[in-house]
Amino acid sequence: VYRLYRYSQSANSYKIELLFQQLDIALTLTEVDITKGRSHTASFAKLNPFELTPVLELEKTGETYVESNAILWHVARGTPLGPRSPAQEYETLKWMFFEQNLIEPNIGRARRLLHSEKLTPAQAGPQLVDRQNTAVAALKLLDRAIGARKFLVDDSYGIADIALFAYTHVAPQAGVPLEPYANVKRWVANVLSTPRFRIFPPSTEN
Ligand SMILES: N[C@@H](CCC(=O)N[C@@H](CS)C(=O)NCC(=O)O)C(=O)O
Repeated sequence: VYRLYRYSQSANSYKIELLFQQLDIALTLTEVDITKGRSHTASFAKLNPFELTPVLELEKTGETYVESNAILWHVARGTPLGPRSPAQEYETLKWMFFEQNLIEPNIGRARRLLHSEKLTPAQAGPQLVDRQNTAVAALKLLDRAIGARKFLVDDSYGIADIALFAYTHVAPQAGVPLEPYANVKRWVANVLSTPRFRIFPPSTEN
């Protein structure tokens, strides 16, 4: 019923795969090799005018959903992993905007240079250092904001955790160790032990 156009190395795509896995909903995967520019074709632009992965497609109607956190929100609605009150909706959106603003662009970009494009730090140059420095600043804020929480919203695991976890837990692949952030590390361990959790990068295409 659902098809995900994803890039397998993308933690934005992983968010959606993890949600479907944990909700036990079947998902068909179509790989889009963004390193070869495959999201910038006329046919892909019909799926997502922003020319980015991930895209979730409802196969029956051909409707598409884009922006990873908006997809999480849409799919999790009414499930145990979605917010259950206006207060929880606000809290969930707060964490998701923080993720898109400070975590994803910095860890994501630095990780892409080192991990996906396999550049050395010298080849990646000042843009890498810039992103790493901003990622470190964001992780300090995140560590303080998480504090003693078990999970981000009312200590109950949900899509805010999935959104933040995706890029945060791969910070070391961006050359940003998580050791200094004890609260982040404890929360990462909590996410790892949730039911039906699946590690990144997940399974093969089908
Ligand atoms: N805010 C978007 C970001 C999506 C995004 O940046 N996708 C990257 C992969 S992580 C992509 O498809 N890039 C295409 C390209 O670089 O050509 C989301 O959360 O879905």
